[in-house]
Amino acid sequence: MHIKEDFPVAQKVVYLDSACMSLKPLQVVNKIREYYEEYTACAGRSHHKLGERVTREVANARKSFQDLISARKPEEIVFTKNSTESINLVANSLSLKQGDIIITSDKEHNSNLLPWQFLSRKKGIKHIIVSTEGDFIANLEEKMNENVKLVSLAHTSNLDGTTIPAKEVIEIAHEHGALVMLDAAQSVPHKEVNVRRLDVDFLAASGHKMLGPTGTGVLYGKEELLEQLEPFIVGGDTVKNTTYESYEMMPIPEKFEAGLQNYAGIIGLGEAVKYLKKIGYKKIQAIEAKVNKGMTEAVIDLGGEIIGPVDYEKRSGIVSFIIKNTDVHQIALLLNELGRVMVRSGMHCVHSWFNAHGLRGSVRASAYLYNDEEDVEKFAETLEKVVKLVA
Ligand code: ALA
Repeated sequence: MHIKEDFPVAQKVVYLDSACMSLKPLQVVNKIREYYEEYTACAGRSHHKLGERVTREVANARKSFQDLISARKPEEIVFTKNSTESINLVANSLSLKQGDIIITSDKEHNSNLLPWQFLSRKKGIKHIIVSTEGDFIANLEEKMNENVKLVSLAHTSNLDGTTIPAKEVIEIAHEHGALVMLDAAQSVPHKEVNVRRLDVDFLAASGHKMLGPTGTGVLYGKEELLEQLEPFIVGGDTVKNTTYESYEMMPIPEKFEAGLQNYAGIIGLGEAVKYLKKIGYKKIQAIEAKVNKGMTEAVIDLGGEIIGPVDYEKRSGIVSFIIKNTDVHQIALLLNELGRVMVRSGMHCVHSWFNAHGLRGSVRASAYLYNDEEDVEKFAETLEKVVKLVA
């Protein structure tokens, strides 16, 4: 099977920015087109054939996602815009009060930092940051106490590709009576995540990083926890009935999905999940490891410094690096100019970590299932040209 054939963009450029945005296979594009060409309508309210089809397709997408992460029930899958919205939903819906503690790590994306900084300012919650340097589990244990209400962590880091020992983290948090949320934006696209086996309480994922359309995401929550949460956006579709003075909320997940939804996107995301399952995580991980090995060797050969462990096997499909005395944006621009190699440069929305380390950013190449040996060669050969020019 030639995966690249399904991805028109991957045939035109060397696309190594999948940690930011994954490409979309033709199957997903066609599924979205089908919605617009054949059954553009609303889900869950219009009792005509088109409306019924949208309702069915949205339910299928929810079920597909449920199976992908091994959730108990489809109702535990809430559709959102992206991981950021999923995290904000939890932050704004959990009943937190002054003095409650939220723990994150020192390597969080802004999406898992700002919601807590806002809550510190607005509600007086305490936000504690645990260092990922040294023994993360020991660092975490040291900060745990009965006031910690939630431990919210990136499962796989978008900065360096490393993955936290989620199972251990969750066990420790639960022993102290705290809930755990995983920001799985960089893990669910690339590896098997089983929410039941992990016993995780909440999980946030983005559709656009897992072959799905932009503006799609998911919040997984255990049924009993979602039931307790108050929605933070309300309106059409979240209620069964209203009077001028009162309302009767819908059950989960509808109570969180206010207003007309991104049906084309949700249905496209369902198709993306189907595609991921067809290829399988085992194969995806093997491809990424091979590509990352080649990219890592190229970076090291050219004197680059890798952020995170040198061992590519510990960094998923990501190699984030710096070349001394060069500007990260200049490297990215030249990789594009000289070889149509697309990488991301800068702080990757983890400004806090770069600022704390006195760094101005990194160059980040991130692989996915459509990358191959040819891409690695082009990356290595173009990086060599760039280094000769700028270093
Ligand atoms: N989280 C995205 C990235 O790392 C935006 O590029």
